[in-house]
Amino acid sequence: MAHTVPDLGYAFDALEPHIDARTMEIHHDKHHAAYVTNLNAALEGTGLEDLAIDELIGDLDRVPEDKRTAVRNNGGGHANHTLFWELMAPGGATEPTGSLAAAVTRFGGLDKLKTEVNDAGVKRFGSGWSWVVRDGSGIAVLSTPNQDSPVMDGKSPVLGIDVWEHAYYLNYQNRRPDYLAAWWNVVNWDAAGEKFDAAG
Ligand code: MN3
Repeated sequence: MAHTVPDLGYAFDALEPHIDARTMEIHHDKHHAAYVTNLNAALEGTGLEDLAIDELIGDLDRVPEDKRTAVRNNGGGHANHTLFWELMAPGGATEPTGSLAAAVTRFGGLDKLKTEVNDAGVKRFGSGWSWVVRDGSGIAVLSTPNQDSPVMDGKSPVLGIDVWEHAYYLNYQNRRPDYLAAWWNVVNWDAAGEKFDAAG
């Protein structure tokens, strides 16, 4: 079955004032849709059309060489944005709970985690993502360029923040640090906790 853009699960304006409705609409309906269209086109005739997205990007070596860059960029884009929509929600919990909360405590606390994630996002030159991944029994922070996913490296994402300019430019222009700081107001800690548990 061809890959499809998932529904947001909330209105475009649900994350205002932190993320504006126009940015959400363009990001979901145009940017994510383009990754899906291009991914499906690249997969056509490869026999890999029915693989789950994480299975596909977790082993790019099996993708024919002439399609590999397109599948990496657009498959990563599809996987990353699908996660991103799930990891945001209006009016969610303000801090992690359960086993993720324990992992955050072992990491050094929520403020330290936010600082490291924001720092990784600010330092990512050009376009990319800042991540929290499950690492053994704990968590780790890293960033990736372009649409690369931790899944390509055998790692399990718990949280991911899009730091491409298209994610924040209308509201924040060049102020990526302000966008990152505001992003924590819309984080869906319940979804992050589920991803942490599922990766264990
Ligand atoms: Mn994006």
